[in-house]
Amino acid sequence: MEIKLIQGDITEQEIDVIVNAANSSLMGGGGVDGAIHRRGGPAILEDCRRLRASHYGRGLPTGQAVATTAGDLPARWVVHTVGPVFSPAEDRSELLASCYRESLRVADELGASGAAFPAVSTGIYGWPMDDAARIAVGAVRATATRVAEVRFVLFSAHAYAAFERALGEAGSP
Ligand code: AR6
Repeated sequence: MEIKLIQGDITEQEIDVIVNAANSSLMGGGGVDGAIHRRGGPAILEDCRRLRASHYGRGLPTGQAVATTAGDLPARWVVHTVGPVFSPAEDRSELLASCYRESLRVADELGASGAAFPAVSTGIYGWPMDDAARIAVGAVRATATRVAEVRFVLFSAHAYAAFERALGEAGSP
């Protein structure tokens, strides 16, 4: 698997799967979730509503992932995952790693050749960037998948630098 870093807007990525840092309601929100629904149009929310009704009446649990159409985005699917809210009192890193593993599992099931990830949980959910980057890179590297390209799409130079450091620390595949 090839891991690429991009500084930019994930909604502009041409790739099979765009991963969304959603919340368990799947009904949209701020941050990257808001941007994906805005750019992707109402078809994404329609799919999310159907999923709520059919499978996730209580919401999508933290650490899990589910796919919808990508609507008007230049992708084939959006995979929605729910990151944990950062807690200084409790180690929730396993849940954050699970977001990456489960999103890749869903992408694999779809037959996706590439998946673009934002830095899940590092915005509204408050996860410190360097730690989140290490968890993200570690989880992706440890996942067996046919997805050939994983692209981390980082909004800020600060986030990009953190992922660059994490990739360096993780060494070669
Ligand atoms: N492209 C790439 N990265 C982005 C973009 C974008 N267009 N917009 C923001 N980011 P956040 P969370 C970065 O808050 O912390 C929502 O309301 C951002 O700078 O989007 O997992 C959901 O509905 C940050 O580094 O997600 C949930 O309620 C990273 O994406 C809650 O926020 C994630 O920030 C989820 O919080």
